[in-house]
Amino acid sequence: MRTFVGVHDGSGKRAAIVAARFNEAITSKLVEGAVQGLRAHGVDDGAIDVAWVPGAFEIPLVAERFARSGRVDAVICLGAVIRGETAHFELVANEAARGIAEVARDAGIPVIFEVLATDDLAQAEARAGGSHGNKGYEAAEAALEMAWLLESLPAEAAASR
Ligand code: INI
Repeated sequence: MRTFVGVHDGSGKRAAIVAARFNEAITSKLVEGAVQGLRAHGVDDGAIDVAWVPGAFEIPLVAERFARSGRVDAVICLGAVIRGETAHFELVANEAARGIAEVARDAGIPVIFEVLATDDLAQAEARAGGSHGNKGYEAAEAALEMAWLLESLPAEAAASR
């Protein structure tokens, strides 16, 4: 039996963060958390790219650019969609989730989904460095774990794509 588990080791790894400016008070804290998480696990500052997009809806397009660039081992997508503030909450949240999942599968590298979808601002604050921790930091750890896991798994057969 072989068991595959990734590790939170950032040495030699490169990562991109794609963050939405919408609800920036929240997303800037998620970015701080993600950068802290990457640094804490050994990723060099020079190996971290950060791109800001207008809102969560725009995240997949920019995540795709990074994911296909060959420049990074993982992409971390950060946003905050707050139900109380918009009628099209569901559309934005669903489209961001769907798009990010699609990018990950197409590009074959980890594209981490950390777009908070909360009922109100307080719930978002709790997850951006508040009582529920910083989901950006957790996203960084998920990115490193998945990057190592994918590297350790059997390679894709050439004919499958
Ligand atoms: N974008 C967000 O990231 N969070 C939101 O809560 C949000 N709301 O409330 O509408 C939001 N909308 C903007 C959207 O992501 C796009 O930037 C916009 O529709 C332009 O395409």
